[in-house]
Amino acid sequence: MVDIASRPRHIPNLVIQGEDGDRVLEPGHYGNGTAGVNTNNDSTSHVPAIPPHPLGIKPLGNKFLFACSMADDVWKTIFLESEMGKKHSFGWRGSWRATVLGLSPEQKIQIDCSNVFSDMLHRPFVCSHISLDHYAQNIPASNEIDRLPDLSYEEFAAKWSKKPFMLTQCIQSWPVTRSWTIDNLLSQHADVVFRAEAVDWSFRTYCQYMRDNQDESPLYLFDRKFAEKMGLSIGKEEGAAYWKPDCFGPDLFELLGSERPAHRWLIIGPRRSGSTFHKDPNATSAWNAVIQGAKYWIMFPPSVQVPGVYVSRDSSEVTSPLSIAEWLLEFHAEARRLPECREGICRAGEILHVPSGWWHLVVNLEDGIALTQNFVPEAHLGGVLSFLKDKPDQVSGFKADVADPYGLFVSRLRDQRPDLHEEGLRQLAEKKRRWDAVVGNGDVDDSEQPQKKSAGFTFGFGFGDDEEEEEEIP
Ligand SMILES: O=C(O)CCC(=O)C(=O)O
Ligand SMILES: [Fe+2]
Repeated sequence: MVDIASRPRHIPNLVIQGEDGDRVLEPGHYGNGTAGVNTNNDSTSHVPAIPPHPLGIKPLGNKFLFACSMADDVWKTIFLESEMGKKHSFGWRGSWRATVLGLSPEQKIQIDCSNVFSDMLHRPFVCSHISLDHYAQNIPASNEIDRLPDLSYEEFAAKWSKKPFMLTQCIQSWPVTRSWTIDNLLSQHADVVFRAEAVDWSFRTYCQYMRDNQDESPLYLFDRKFAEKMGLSIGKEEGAAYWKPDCFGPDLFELLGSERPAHRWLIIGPRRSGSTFHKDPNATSAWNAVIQGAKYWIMFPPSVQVPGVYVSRDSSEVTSPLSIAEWLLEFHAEARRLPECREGICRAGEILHVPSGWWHLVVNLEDGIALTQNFVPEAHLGGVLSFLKDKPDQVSGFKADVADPYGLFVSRLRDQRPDLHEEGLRQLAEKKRRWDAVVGNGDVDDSEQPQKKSAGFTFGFGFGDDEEEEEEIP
């Protein structure tokens, strides 16, 4: 910012030759039409005179720099690096610039920049204003994520553990389904400080931001310590706010007790917020329950190359250098045509299953609240063991003092579930055997297997999980 603002002072006058004498464009007026063009014969100028452009084109100047200096993303960075960026509570003023400068709504600069042409500056504006609802409409029937009233664990284990689905009658008995709205949470927890990506803000401040921002990718409240912060109990005990649905069965990471990685989050965000394409961490599965609002989901099985999502050769990095809006704008139509594509809208009171390794992008169609939990069902035990064993550098969410997550998990299985210990190692050996059969030797080279590292999570999957499930997809 400071550089941009001070730069014109160091730019020499630009002298353009003319029949009636040279015209000097002062740097403070470049790009300002004819205003600021002086007639001048001063040969002491720093740059040699150049002829006028045959099309009469003038160089860009302060208007472009001015327009750049108004880009709110620049002010977001300034905010985050400022003293204010460390505060939990402050007055949000509708934009990062207004907040940093303490501007009131009347203090608007009126400078006509209609002669500035810039995709760099216009594109974020497009992305923060196009309707995203449109992408959630007209879902092809064959892409629709299955919707069921509820499931038993037996049905889940037999048929559904490797497929996405939504349950419409599963979380109605949760107290939070009836009692939580953003307004209610605000009246009860205004001073609770939640994590929203790079910031820790009081819920009061976050709500001000959520209700009045123009960000292309609005900050998303994603807090894993919400239960402690809000004084909630979770589980089937008296007074609990909610509990995990029975249908997903035993969660094998519960064997890790207090050493299990972060696994549940409160998610709150405005319309247009959401999650860019990723896989969930440590090859876990997840459920995501909408308490208020509605979420559009677009999902792909583990081995699909998702348009616009680039996986590094060693599979440790995923690049999708796009906001949700930009991905939808550029790639949604192509992605929707892939036969493996699954889409759906999960509404308040419904819950969605994300199978291990599935790619997903999620966008909030309304301001909303959700609860999510990651888990390890028996069907994905081999995938999780393989991830922990073969990709230790990509394992995430464990406390720093857990030096060997794979060893820890195997020993807990051996001690507490010897039947599953045997079954897990069998699944692991089977994966290796299948991989060896594909690559034609004993060397396991999983360099083509995608992983995801994003927003603090590392995502990945074990080879082979998806083979049967892809055959099952109609
Ligand atoms: O609600 C969302 O934005 C989706 C979050 C997500 O990806 C997850 O819970 O795994
Ligand atoms: Fe996820």
